[in-house]
Formats: sequence, structure tokens, C-alpha cells
Amino acid sequence: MTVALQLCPLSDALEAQLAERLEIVRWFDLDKGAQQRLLADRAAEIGVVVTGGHLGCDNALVDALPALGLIAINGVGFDKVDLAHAAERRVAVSNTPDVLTDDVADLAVGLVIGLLRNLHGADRFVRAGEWSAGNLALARKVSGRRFGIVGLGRIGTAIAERLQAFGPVAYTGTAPKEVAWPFHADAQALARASDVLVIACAATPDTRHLIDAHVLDALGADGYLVNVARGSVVDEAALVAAIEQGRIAGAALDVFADEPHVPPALIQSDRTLLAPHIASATHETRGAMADLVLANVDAFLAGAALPTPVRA
Ligand code: 8YV
Repeated sequence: MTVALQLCPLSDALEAQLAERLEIVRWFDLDKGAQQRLLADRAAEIGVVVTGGHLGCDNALVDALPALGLIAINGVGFDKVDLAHAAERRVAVSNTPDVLTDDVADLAVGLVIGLLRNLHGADRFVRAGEWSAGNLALARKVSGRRFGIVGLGRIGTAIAERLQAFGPVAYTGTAPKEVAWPFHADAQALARASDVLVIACAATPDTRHLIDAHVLDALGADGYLVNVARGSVVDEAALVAAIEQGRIAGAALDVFADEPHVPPALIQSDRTLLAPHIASATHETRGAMADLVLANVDAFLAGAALPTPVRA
């Protein structure tokens, strides 16, 4: 049986089905010493790595596995895998596109509404028994806001389709698309024209820290930031400063630069709504993602074309 390294926890159902096809080694359960011993004893047997989009697989591990043939990502994002390096090593890479688009877009809308209407504060207010002493401070209206989408790919488009029910939508990206929404040449111009900036672009070297202090200042003291993409797209230190100094009104974040580490200033602020990278975390979508991971593993084991390959 082909041996597979599992780099992060997966759903019980996916783990059980993987174990029917592969001998699974739970890499993340091993300490450094045990990992080294495993590589020394069994590296040549390991043909598959199964990992998450948030985690990927670094080049050092790829290079330590001479028989590696497939990196199966349980996620759409492949920014944590060096595709050129994998191709050079003749390692195929698969991901789980499309099946999580609705969930990520739904969560983005939820974060927009939650942030502007202060749902997190309202929940805390009731639980803390503060209601009998008075009313919660007023929040901000969602309908009529101008929404700016950074990255109009599959997920960005699904977010735009939903948010246009609330107010005007515009976007930025690598190039204008054939859509009715207006295009802005860069994130700063889009931020200037938006009340709510929603980040939905892929993490690439070009989008690293795309949302910097200039973009946040263009969004302005009444503007809100929502990020369902990757933490690396936002200069987190600049965001912390903008939140602390009230240079933007608030931020709702499902992703962070160094997960699961969240800067204390973001945790302490009541201008932030925070989530632990849950955009695709529903039973339905994680089930569909698992099916795609298994379909790619099965194709690889059968020597067939991968259903959802990622190409360099
Ligand atoms: C998942 C993701 O949280 O799809 C992605 O790229 O980041 C998320 O859907 C993650 O991949 C789960 O393993």
C-alpha cells in the first residue's frame, strides 16, 4: 500500500476513507525526532502528501520524499505549495476548487453584516446581562454601502453577486473582466471608492501586503475591511495600527498572517470581528472537498489524469 503523509487534521470521514486506500502517517502528531526517524526509515515509500490549503507543503519536505507523486490539497488555495518546484520534481498537485465557493462567499456576506451591525458586540452585550441597564450603541446600516471586491475570481464573483443585493459593487484585479461592475486599476483607488473592502484574491508574491497603510487610509475612518482570502494579502502590522488609531472603522477577518496566532491588538479591539479560518467549514462543503481529495488520490493511484490538478 502506498504510504501517505497527512500534514494536518482532516474530517473523520475523509481520514477513514483515505485509510482504505493508503497507509496514513499522521505527520502532525509526530515530534521532530519521530519525523526524522520516519524520513530516515521510510521516505522512499511515501508517495502522497495530504494537506490543507492553509498549510501546503514546503520544499524541504518535498525534497525529503524521493517517491512523492502527489500533493493533494484539501482546499482551493495552493499558495503554500511551490508549484514550479513540484513540477521540477515531477510531483502532481491537486486542490478542491468550486465546491467551496458558495460557503466562502456566504461567510463574506455574514462578516459584512456582522461587522457593520455589530452582531459580535450585540451577542456579548446580551450574554453579559447589560441589556437591563440600557441599550447597545447604534451600529451602521449595510444596505446602500459601496462594496469593493479585491480579486474577481470565482469566489470574488460569488461575493459580488451576493453583495449587489445590498449596494453598488466595484472591483479590482489583474485586469478588467466582462462584467457590469466597474473596475478600478488598483486597490487604493478601489478603497477610496468603497465603504467596505472585501479581500477575495489569491495569495501570490504580487498580492503580498497589497492591503497596506495607503490602502487602509484610502478606505478611511468610516471604511470597513473584510478578509476571507489569505492573511498575507494584508499588512497585518499596518492593519493593527489603523484599527488602534481609528483610521478605519473596523475589520472582519477569517484569515491571519500567522495562523492560529492572532495579534492581541485585534483580539482586544471592539472594532474587529474575528473567525478561525472557517469559510469552508460546513458539513456540506467539507464533504464535497473530501470527495474531491479522494477522487484525486484515486486517479493518482490508478495512474489516471487528476480531476482537479493545479498546474504551475
Ligand atoms: C480550508 C482554505 O480552511 O480552501 C482553502 O484554501 O484555506 C480553506 O478552505 C483549508 O484548506 C482546510 O484544510
